[in-house]
Amino acid sequence: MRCHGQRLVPVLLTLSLLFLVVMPVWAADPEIDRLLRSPVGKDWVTNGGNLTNQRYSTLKQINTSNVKQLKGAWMIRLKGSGYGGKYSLEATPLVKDGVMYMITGNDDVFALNAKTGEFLWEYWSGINQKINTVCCGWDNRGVALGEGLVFFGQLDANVVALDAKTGKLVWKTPIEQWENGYTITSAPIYYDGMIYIGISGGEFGVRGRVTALDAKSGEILWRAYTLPAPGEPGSETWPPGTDHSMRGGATVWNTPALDPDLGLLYFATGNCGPDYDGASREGDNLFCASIMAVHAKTGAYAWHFQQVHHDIWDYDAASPVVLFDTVINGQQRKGIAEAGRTGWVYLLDRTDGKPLLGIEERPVPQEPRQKTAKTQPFPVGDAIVPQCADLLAGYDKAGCIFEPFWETPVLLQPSGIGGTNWSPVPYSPDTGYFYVPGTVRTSAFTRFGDKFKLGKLYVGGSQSAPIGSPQSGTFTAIDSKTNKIVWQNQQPYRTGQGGGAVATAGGLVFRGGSDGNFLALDARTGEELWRFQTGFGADAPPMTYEVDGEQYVAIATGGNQSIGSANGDAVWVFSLKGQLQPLWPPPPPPTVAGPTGPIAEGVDKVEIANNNREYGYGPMRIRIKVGTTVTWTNVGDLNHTATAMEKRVWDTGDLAPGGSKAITFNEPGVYYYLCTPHPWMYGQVIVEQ
Ligand SMILES: [Cu+2]
Repeated sequence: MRCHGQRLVPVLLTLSLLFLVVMPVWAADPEIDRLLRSPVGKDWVTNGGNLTNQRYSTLKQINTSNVKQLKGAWMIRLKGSGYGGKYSLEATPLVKDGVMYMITGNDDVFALNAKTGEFLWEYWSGINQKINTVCCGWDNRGVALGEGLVFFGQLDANVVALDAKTGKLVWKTPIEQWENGYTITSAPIYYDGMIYIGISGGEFGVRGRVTALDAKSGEILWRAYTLPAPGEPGSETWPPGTDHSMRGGATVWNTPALDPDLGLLYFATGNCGPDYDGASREGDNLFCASIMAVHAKTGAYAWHFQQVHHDIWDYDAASPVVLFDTVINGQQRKGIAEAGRTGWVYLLDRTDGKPLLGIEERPVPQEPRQKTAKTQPFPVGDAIVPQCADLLAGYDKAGCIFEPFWETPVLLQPSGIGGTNWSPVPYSPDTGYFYVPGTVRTSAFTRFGDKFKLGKLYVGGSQSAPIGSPQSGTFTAIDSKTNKIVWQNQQPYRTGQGGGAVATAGGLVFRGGSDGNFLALDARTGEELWRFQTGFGADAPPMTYEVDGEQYVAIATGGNQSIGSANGDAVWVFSLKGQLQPLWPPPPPPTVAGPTGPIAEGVDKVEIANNNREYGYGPMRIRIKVGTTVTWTNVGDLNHTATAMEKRVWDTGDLAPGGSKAITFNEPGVYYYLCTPHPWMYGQVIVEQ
């Protein structure tokens, strides 16, 4: 060897210096990575603010003492994108270096000057309008930024990257095919050269997963399946010798969180399929309705915690997980939280998935035909909504959470839509509180069974709110140290599928309302300090940012078709120097379940999705004579049904766009009906002698 000791030392020194210098450059986008790891300041570069999904901003120019002066700085309409009956506006705008990036329910993306609202570029997705495997409204919850690109998923199950400067398409990768029941509604996250994104479709017999892609090329790096193949860990919780787990749902509707120190990626999973029929899937059905951790670089399983065993209520985990650090019994702990549809917030240790404060397995009522789980997890602390339903006229049975059902309808609270649905939950390190939106609603659950057909609805039953039953909401501060309610604001409208919020170092929580109002609350007391009417359903999560020394608060207001709030295509931005006044209030969302409006006399034709109201019947209520044949025609873009409520004594079956079905009414009576895939669509037929 000619290499002497004396020469080796400088070589090593040079190498190590090189290493130090080169190391940060190895990260594909060190600036974004730094912002993603840091408390949120002037930029908001990912859906949940940073990798924790805390939706907490350190900005405090707008605070409890001056928030009353807040007015509109600018408002723009997104050129009609996502403006129509089938859409919901659910995205959080992102802001970096004075540019705002916003996506609509049609997967169209807009770059705006964050100071003025001026359009910088627009990307029109041209997405196939015939996609008929969208479960619950056309929506997109947001984009991600990194390496000079804008990343997002589309309803046709493609992941797309655009040039952040021009909006030009850079790459597009199909994750799956919408024809097979797969869609994407959640926002991805970017970190360290990789994109992580979930997939939706739990109502179509799909296999849930999170997919990691190379940010530069769009190449798929790994898939972390949320349902085990036969023989894999977790497959023992499915019936042996079957492949039921391959279509068991467990989809990922929410944006993952990531802990770079632990190297773990976290997300929550959706319901089991078929949703309301547990007969064919005996066992706990991992990893449905669970919080999961996988290794961020490989997708390998790390741990899981199942919130609901053998779910038959659609009690899935749809709200994004939130990472937080806390002290419990004098010990520093790394926490993770998720607000479930059950009405509870689940608090775990994110290193191992074990409960932080205690979650007790308790025996629950049984229904052998549904193969119900013997016990269910009951977290220590308070639920944010009632968990027992009152008996109503016309029903035989009402129960509390986890009450089973078979083919006779059983009334339950929470309903299968929540509790907390897709809405994100902010966490403030100042107060130690989570701010949790909730829906108060009774559902009648029924099982009827389904045969699996690729790309077709596969739910096996239904849940519908009884006609005339009240529905409302809550907005609650939950103390992370006790999981108990600190304060709670009652809402006149369902809040768990909207009402997303942002918490700030100014001592404020901003949140939207389905009646169009945008509110600022005192983060400690819940006291309302300011409100502003935006003119459209304010159901998307707000965010805050700073440009040229001025703090702004932004929210997209375009309504939510699941709640029935007013549709629109607006982005509102507020500041202390703002000049814009409120708009006229839109029609408020319904506060009782059921069809409303005038009764059409002697009408024997009903259109489904008429007048561009994808989730509606027209006329909604008709009066006919005995012996009349009524024809339902689907004029919308999605498959719908008209199905007699609960007993299903008559049913048009699945009607594709353009499809018709005639039904003759030979018995007098008052018939309520709904659309099986969209049980918030109601109609009424009154049959008289
Ligand atoms: Cu429908």
